[in-house]
Amino acid sequence: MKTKTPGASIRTGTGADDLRQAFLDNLVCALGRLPSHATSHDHYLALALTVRDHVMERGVKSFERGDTQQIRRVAYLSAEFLPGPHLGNHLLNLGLTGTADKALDGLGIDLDQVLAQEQEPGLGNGGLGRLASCYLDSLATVGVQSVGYGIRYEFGIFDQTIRDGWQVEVTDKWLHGGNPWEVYRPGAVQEVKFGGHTEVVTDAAGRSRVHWVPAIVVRGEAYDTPISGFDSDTCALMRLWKSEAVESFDFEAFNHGDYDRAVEQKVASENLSKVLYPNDELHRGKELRLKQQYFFTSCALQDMLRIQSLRGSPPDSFHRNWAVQLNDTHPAIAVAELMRLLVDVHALEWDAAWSVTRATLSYTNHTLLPEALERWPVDMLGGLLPRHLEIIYEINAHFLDEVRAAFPGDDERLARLSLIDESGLRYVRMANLACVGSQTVNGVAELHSELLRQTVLVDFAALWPDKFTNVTNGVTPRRFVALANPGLGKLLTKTAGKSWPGDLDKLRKIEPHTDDPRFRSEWREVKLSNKRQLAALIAERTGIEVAPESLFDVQVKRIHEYKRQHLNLLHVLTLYLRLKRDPKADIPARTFIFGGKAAPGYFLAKRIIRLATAASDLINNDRDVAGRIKVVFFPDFNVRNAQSIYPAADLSEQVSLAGMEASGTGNMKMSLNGALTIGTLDGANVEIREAVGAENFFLFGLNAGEVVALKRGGYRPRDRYDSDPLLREVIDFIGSGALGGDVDLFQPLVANLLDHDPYLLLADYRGYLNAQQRVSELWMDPEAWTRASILNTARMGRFSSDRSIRDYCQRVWNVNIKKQKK
Ligand code: Z16
Repeated sequence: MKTKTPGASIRTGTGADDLRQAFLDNLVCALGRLPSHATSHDHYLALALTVRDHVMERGVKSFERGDTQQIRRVAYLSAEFLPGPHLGNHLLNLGLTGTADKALDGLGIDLDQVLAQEQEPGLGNGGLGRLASCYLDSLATVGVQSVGYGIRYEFGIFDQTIRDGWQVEVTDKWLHGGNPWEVYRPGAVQEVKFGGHTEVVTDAAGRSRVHWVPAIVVRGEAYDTPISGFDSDTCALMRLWKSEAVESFDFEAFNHGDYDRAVEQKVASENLSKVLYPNDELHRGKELRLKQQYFFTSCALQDMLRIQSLRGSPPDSFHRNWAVQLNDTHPAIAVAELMRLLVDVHALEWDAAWSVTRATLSYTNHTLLPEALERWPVDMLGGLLPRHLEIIYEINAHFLDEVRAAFPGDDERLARLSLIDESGLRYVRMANLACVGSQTVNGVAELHSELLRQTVLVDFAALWPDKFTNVTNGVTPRRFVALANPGLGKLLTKTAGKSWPGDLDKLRKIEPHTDDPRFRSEWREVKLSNKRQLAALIAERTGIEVAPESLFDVQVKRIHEYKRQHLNLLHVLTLYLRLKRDPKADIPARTFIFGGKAAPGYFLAKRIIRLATAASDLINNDRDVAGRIKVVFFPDFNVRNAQSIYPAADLSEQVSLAGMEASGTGNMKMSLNGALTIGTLDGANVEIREAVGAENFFLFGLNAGEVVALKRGGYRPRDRYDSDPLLREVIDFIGSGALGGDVDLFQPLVANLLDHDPYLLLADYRGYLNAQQRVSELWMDPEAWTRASILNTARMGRFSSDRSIRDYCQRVWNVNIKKQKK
């Protein structure tokens, strides 16, 4: 018998003819479609299967290498991933875009139309989930062995539609057309227990062990999605868990005639991975959420132990095989679960297990917002995970002994550090658990890491200063430049060579061209063409016509008071009122573009969307300001839409109150695409400004220290309103009913600002207006603006997620990078 060796497979030839043949084979053999009857969606599935073969082949080989060389793998535990559409990204990474285009062209099929068919997996809320996906992309690119573990939500983040100016949530159906990227792994199934009680038993060796007798057992099924790297022979694996009923359990109830209970049990089990919670920075304490967290964390750790034992490696060297990163506290129960698995299941002594646990886990914090910090009522956690509560108590007892030794007699410190909040109803503090159980704790930007050490985790920093470090976030330049902005990509390649997507510091090479008028005009041409494309998309999605030559002023991100989309709107409406008063005012034409989802239960965030749509309706239909300003609320901001919006931005709005945005990553994506930033000294803005140069960044607002001082001194927003006529005019305007709708539609927003203003909009209003004035002035000097735009891109190399991953490898994971890019 003659067979091709893997790697020389007929399915993975790289010529246009090979690709076309494989595509047709998949259409007919895998999908059962006649080419003459196939739809665009069939074409998409067939091409996806074709490309998946190429990715799988690399993935299998890189995993095999990891096993034979016993390499320490990175496990990135995250309740959220936001990969975006896969197909175009894989083609880019494999260097097959042109070939695929040619292969399909030969059949009269348009690649772009095929790419448009893919439903993106919206398995995350925003920055945290997208960061996880950028990191898998970079892990694969720099050649680190990795698995991203998470939940295969059947329903991801809702689709946002706008009806009568309000956000209306529509159920996400990402799996409805079938998902060609995932592979079900029957061999990796896990069981996860819930409830019941614990017993002390004596094992065969005469040793006392705790045995957990659960009330319920749920099955975790693994679905693998390979994540390719750019120009790399390594693949990352995204392994997502789907919950299913354990069959035997169904039958037991069924056989006893308790059919209803049997079905109930099945439904409850399947519900675990049904739906993503749509709150980005709000802990609501729902039991189902805790179940989800434990479910995927337990599946992940059991899976790692299984792989470990397949390698023939004993459980006490778990930390040598795995570096486990906790993406926020969502998987923090891992601390107790790994202890349980090592002590109860694998019979390690407590101290040995604790050393292994602490050498394995590391924790990334993503927010300082107190309402986002997770804590679970002791009764809820103990009811669901009785053994884990015992383990948490024991960890706490050891830990508090250590604290007493370091700080004798300091009971208040003890109470603050304790894993249990006992100030009222008792809670388990997940951030404390994560800190105690981790090797390293990091924030996501310099300022954020510093504030972490000074505020939320100050007592931990005093106890273990060396545990703390910073890893500034990064973004993948493959998806967010090469794929999203091919025009810019071409110009960068022509000017800086072709290696920039895998070595972003190469962008520096364009800096000498800043003063070349020809280069500047090419640069402007690229941006204008991106703006034309976005204008067409805006017209299609909203019916609004915008001028591509106007300044595109963009704020796209989750809607949140601390992000201050309403400060942006105060500026929009101030400009509008000024134009009404003074039609000849020398204000350059601007298009304000907003986008972002509000958590369905977040009342004020939904009012902020309503304010944006009201401003849009009023301004776009007022002939007095025609050709001057326009306002767009772009519905359903997601990864795909982001890829159309970022490349068209002239101005990036990063206006959060200083000290509130942990990092931000949209700020990086826009600056990398040549937008100038108007922003506060918050999150990664601080580092972006340092990198691109203060003269190429519009800074305004209080800094984090001034925010604390102002609040402490008794901030009175109404005084600002009383003393500033412009501010008074715009607030009164919003409250007057002139924006249409019910007269008191915006009363809650106005009252919130005048009486509380927790995010100090009124304090930063003047500074913001002044910075916007500087924006307008620079915009009127196109050569100077272009120069600043080029310098933004040229100097953003450090914000590649490849750099972040290298930092993690050095400072956190202690993993060697196989492939050093030249
Ligand atoms: C999230 O997206 C973030 C923090 C958080 O606690 C929960 C969610 Cl869903 C964001 C931060 O707000 C943002 O500043 C940061 O850039 C991002 O996480 C990634 O670190």
